[in-house]
Amino acid sequence: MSLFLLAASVAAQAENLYTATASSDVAAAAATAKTLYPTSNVKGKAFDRFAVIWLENTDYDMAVGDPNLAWLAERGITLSGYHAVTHPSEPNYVAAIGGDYFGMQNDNFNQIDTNVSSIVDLLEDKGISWSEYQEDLPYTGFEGMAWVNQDNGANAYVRKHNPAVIYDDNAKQIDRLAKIKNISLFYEDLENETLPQWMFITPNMTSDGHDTSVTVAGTWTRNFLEPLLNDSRFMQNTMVLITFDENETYSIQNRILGILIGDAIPSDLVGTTDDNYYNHYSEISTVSANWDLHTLGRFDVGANVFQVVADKTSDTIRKWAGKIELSDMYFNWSYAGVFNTNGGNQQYPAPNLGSCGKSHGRTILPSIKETWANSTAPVYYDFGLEIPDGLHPPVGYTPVP
Ligand SMILES: *[C@@H]1O[C@H](CO)[C@@H](O)[C@H](O)[C@H]1NC(C)=O
Ligand SMILES: *[C@@H]1O[C@H](CO)[C@@H](O)[C@H](O)[C@H]1NC(C)=O
Ligand SMILES: *[C@@H]1O[C@H](CO)[C@@H](O)[C@H](O)[C@H]1NC(C)=O
Ligand SMILES: *[C@@H]1O[C@H](CO)[C@@H](O)[C@H](O)[C@H]1NC(C)=O
Ligand SMILES: *[C@@H]1O[C@H](CO)[C@@H](O)[C@H](O)[C@H]1NC(C)=O
Ligand SMILES: *[C@@H]1O[C@H](CO)[C@@H](O)[C@H](O)[C@H]1NC(C)=O
Ligand SMILES: *[C@@H]1O[C@H](CO)[C@@H](O)[C@H](O)[C@H]1NC(C)=O
Ligand SMILES: CC(=O)N[C@H]1CO[C@H](CO)[C@@H](O)[C@@H]1O
Repeated sequence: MSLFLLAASVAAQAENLYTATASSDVAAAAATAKTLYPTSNVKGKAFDRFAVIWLENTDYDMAVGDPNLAWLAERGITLSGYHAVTHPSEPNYVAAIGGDYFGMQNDNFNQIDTNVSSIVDLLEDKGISWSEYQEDLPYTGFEGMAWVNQDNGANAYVRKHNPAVIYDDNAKQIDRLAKIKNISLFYEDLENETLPQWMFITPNMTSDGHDTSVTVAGTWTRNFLEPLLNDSRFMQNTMVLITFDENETYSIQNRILGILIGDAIPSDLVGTTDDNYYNHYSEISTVSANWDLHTLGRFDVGANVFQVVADKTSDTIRKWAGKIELSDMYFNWSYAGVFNTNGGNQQYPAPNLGSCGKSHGRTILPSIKETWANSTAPVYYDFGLEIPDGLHPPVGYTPVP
């Protein structure tokens, strides 16, 4: 995006607090931005802390062959059936916390309406503390499109890799912005023993492999995690998920590597592979199952819970059994929706307010039910494991090429 377009799109969002990207504005906001250090201690069935680290754009085979990621995988569980939900980056991040990507097929300055909830609402409802740690975020709660390295102009922080800020339900609440922090505050929280129970960690555009390679991403991840593996301030029945936003090659199936590691992994599962079908919605369903959270009523409801967690909850792992074989699903193209800039149906689908007792007893978050109670919007979530893609869109959401 050109600087002119960037300035224009930022101006159009003037009602959001912290979107200005000029260095003087950033310095001024940084001086006053609020930061919170939430903690809690809600026991989970399989873990008491969950940390997710997202790396970028790497095909499964490349990732699994990286020596540092392989080193981490040996100490955890390899998820070999993990799939992204579409291309490019942003809709995958959006999906991982909100249960859908609402047709998004771009990396734009998107803002999801306040009446759409994310995992943040589910966590807060049960008193589970959370924070995001974004490497090189210029200050807590920054909402701008990007922040470059001030010495060399290289891409550092980008909004498209910061899922919480894309949901206005978070971005319009100062006490939620106050939990979207620079990764330097991860180390402060570690020192002070003020880490939250749910954390989403995004390395910068160098560290996550986006502008570099899986070698850099693997090195960064091992350097970050190796000291933490023996650190009792971090490892407190902790489960870490290392994954990627999407597979690099658009013409092949969008399969990515997932690794689960941490002291919450039972020792007999260390070094094993779990080949069940998972996708980014499993990141929500697994956390919901662990702490008995409510659901979002979207694709989170049907998503498989990671086996290691499902073993301790009442969740049943299902096999992909749709009319379309899993191997014929590429997940490489978005269906239509509000954020699809090619056109097509621009209506938000409503969450499914019905009972989802088929595979587990969790129910939709009451505030979501209330908000959408009278909605006449289409509902395309059937609580099955199978999810659509652009080639197999939900009814009424056929994409425009
Ligand atoms: C953000 O973190 C980076 C390291 O990731 C650090 O170099 C930088 O000084 C931090 N910036 C602020 C404003 O804390
Ligand atoms: C990203 O962070 C790493 C440290 O993890 C740092 O060495 C690098 O300079 C940062 N990249 C940019 C573009 O600022
Ligand atoms: C964390 O510890 C440092 C150093 O002891 C201190 O300066 C800082 O205020 C503490 N932060 C919080 C949130 O307590
Ligand atoms: C960390 O823990 C592992 C496994 O428990 C052990 O093999 C290793 O020696 C420990 N490393 C350090 C630096 O204590
Ligand atoms: C998705 O993959 C299929 C199968 O390789 C290919 O025919 C199609 O062109 C791809 N779509 C996009 C948008 O890359
Ligand atoms: C839905 O309809 C009921 C009954 O008419 C009304 O009491 C309620 O306020 C409506 N809810 C919303 C969110 O509009
Ligand atoms: C949610 O917000 C969107 C955008 O403002 C609106 O079109 C839709 O009707 C709202 N839905 C409900 C149920 O409030
Ligand atoms: C190049 C590469 O490794 N791509 C992988 C992306 O995912 C597909 C489907 O699982 C793999 O077959 C490819 O090897």
